[in-house]
Amino acid sequence: MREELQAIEKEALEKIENADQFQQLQQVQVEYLGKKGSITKVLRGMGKLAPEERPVIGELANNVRKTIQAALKEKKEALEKAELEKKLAEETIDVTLPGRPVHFGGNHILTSIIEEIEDLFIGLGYEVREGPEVETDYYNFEALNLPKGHPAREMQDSFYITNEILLRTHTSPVQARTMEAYGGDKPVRMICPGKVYRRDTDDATHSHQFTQIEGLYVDKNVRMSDLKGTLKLFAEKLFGKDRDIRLRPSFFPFTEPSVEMDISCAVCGGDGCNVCKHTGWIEILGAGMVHPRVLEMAGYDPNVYSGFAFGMGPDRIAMLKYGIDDIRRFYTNDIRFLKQFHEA
Ligand code: 2U9
Repeated sequence: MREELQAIEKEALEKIENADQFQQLQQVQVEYLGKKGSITKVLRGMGKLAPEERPVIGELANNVRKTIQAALKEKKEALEKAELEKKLAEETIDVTLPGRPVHFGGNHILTSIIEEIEDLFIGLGYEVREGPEVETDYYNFEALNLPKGHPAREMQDSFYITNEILLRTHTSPVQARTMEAYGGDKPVRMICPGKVYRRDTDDATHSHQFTQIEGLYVDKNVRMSDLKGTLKLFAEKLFGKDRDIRLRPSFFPFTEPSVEMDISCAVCGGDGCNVCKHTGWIEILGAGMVHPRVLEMAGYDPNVYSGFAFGMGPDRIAMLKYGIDDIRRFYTNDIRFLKQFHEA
């Protein structure tokens, strides 16, 4: 019996040593230490032993049992430790790896240009105002000295909704509405950006929808020199200090006198290139002194008040500044085009 118990111990310890699964340890537990295990089976023969041998074999059997239990516990702990280490190794996070890039949106290039222009004029004490894109014939034309039948209206072929309602062709109606709201006895300093609509053919330089910014300054004793100084400041802010400007006589029904402002070409510095069509100058905007009829219709006495106004197309400015070849790119929402202008 002694030899059997020693053989059991040796065999059990070998199995435990070679085990690499918890299930195998469970197997040894049942096979050797269980109620029907090997040790129990051997001890069934205790009755055949001489009385003085029984306690000795009983103690030996207990020691074998303890040895196997200790070995099982140790191996189980070793397997648990190995499993934990394997899990930790698999789940190790390299904190030095770069994060997943977070894709941010950004302003539309026209929004950026509009905000840049707004910043300049807000700094000069102007307010930014917006107004309805669906306008009445009166505010879009009549109030701007463009009565029904006036040939200039054809220049701005429009999208009429009814005989009296149309999509605005410029942001000027917002200016007329504001002067009217100011009641004819307060100065006006305003900038109004927004979408405008014309029935132009859709081509690289015309889009039925485009964007405009207009400015209006009405007060007492406003002169052409105030207009020129303001436009010079604008040109420098947007196109750089070393830009020259020139004002050419022009005509708009809502301003008299009217001018068009050119800036010296930033690409060739005025020597002539294909950007400035070899003139050295690039037309940027139109402007003029507010026509007395327009002041009057808006409730301002032209003998007391005078003012200047200007209008420009941020689309055109963006195309000049960034060499964009087709105005429709601003409105077709191709993110590959638009994201080039997102601030980094
Ligand atoms: C009021 C009085 C006067 C706004 C003006 C222009 C000259 C002008 C064009 C430039 C390019 C429109 O985007 S564009 O096609 N605009 O040249 N606009 S003066 O004059 C006003 C506006 C409102 C009450």
